[in-house]
Amino acid sequence: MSRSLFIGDVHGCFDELSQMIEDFAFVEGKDSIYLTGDVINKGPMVLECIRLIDELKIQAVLGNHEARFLETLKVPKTKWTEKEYKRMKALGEVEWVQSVVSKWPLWLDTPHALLVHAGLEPAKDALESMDEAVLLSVRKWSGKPWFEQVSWPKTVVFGHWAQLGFVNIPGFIGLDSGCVYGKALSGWCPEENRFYQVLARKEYSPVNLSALPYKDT
Ligand SMILES: [Mn+2]
Repeated sequence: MSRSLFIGDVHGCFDELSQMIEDFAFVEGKDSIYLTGDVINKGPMVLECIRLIDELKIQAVLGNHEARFLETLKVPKTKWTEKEYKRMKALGEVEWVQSVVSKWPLWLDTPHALLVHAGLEPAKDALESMDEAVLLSVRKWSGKPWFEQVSWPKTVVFGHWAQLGFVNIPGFIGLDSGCVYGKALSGWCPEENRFYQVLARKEYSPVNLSALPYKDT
C-alpha cells in the first residue's frame, strides 16, 4: 500500500524533517510526502531541506515566506528592505532555491486532502476565486478562526498558525506546531490514520509574541 505523509511548516528544521521521514519509513517511488509550505527562512538548514525535497520528489505548496521570496526577486536589490536583504544572504543559493520553489502551487488537491499554506477564504466555493493573500496568510476572519467558517468536501490540511499549534478537528488538520520556535514538527498519514511528531532539537528562532498570531512574520 502506498502511503502519504503531510508535514507542517519546516522553516529549515532539517534534522527534524529527516527524522520524521525516517520514522514514517518513507518508501521512495511509492509513498508521497506533502509539505504545508514555509520551508525557508528563520531556521538553520534551509538548503538541506530544499535539497531533500528535490531528491525525494516531495511536493509542497507555497507559504507566505516563499511567496515573499519570489516577489522580492522581482524587484531590484536596491529596493529590498534590510530584512529581505538579510534573508537572501542567509539563503545563499538564491537561484537554485528559486528554481525549486517557483514550481510550488498555492494549493494542492491530493487524494486524501486539500493542502494549503494558511487557509481558505470563507464564503467562496472555488479556490480560483479566493484571494491569494488569504490562502497564504489567513488566521482569523472577522475575528474567528477561518476554519470555523468554511466547509469543504475534503479534509483541509494547513500550516501557518504556529501559536495555535496542532489542530485536529473534523475536516481540518493544522500541522504548524512551531518546530522552529523550539516546539515540534507535526505530520499526518491518512492511510494509517496516524499523527507523527518530532520534538524540536532546540529553539532556532525566538518567538515574536507581538507579531503572533495576527501579523505576517
Ligand atoms: Mn506562514
